[in-house]
Amino acid sequence: MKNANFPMDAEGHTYHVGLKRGEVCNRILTVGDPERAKRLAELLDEGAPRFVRETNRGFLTITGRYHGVPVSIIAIGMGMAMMDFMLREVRAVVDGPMCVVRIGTCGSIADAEVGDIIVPEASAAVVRNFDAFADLSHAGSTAAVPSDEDCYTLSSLFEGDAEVTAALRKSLGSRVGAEHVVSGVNVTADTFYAAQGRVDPCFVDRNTGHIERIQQRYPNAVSLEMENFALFHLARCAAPLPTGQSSIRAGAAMIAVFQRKKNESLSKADLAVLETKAGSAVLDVLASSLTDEEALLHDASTS
Ligand code: R1P
Repeated sequence: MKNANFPMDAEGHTYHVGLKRGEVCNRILTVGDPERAKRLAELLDEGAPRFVRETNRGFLTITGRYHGVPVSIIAIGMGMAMMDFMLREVRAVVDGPMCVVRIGTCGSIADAEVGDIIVPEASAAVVRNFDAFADLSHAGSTAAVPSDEDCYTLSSLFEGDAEVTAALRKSLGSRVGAEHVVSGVNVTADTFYAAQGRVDPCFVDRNTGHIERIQQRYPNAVSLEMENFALFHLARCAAPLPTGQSSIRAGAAMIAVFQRKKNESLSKADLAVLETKAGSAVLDVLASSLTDEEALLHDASTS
């Protein structure tokens, strides 16, 4: 490791995701759960060359082909930091335009039922405001006591790629029925519990009315999860290609495993079936002409 700014080993493998040029391609299906990645890898072409790398930092990459088109499936674990590691380290070793789609799970906070698939057009971030918890007693303090509204920071919206999003909705609709594909705004929280409005008597979280506040700020908010914002945000911030065109197109499909209003959840068996259906639909989009290098370049230049 020579470069402390962007560490790589002597062969050019990135520090955490463990990939060097040629081991990962520019069409990426990313998931949280490594078992989901392995299940989706069963959809890849049998007999085609396959590369597999699992790292001690919790990343699993499977590169193969889908209908002859090179695709990488990457499991990243949970949280925005893991999405950041994956996107930056993959971007460093892949040339040209990339298309990255996440298949995740989420909680529905609006009308989507468990088992519906949410394809968000945009994502916001909700992050705990640590300073608001600095002095919990406020005894003897002359500073104003933070209100519950001050305890979480709600970002502006970052959009996914409109064409990829439209293609995902169509492709998913053909697999699970258009009535089970839901549009709207996704909200990415920095934690599963407090920042998603779950009440935990063991900690001070100041999150009563949290989901209502989220819905007030984003009237189209439909889901809560933990990674999608990092994908949409970093895709927007990715350095342009030498041609000046945008270099990462991003989209997401999230299976609702919790219905927060009804307090319902999806069974693991039903989730596994939906993961495979969603996987086929997303791989169809990733392998379509929409993601051909020339199409990516052309579309980016006209968007
Ligand atoms: C929490 O249980 C995890 O599930 C959701 C959340 O975003 C978080 O990562 O997504 P995945 O199923 O893709 O991990």
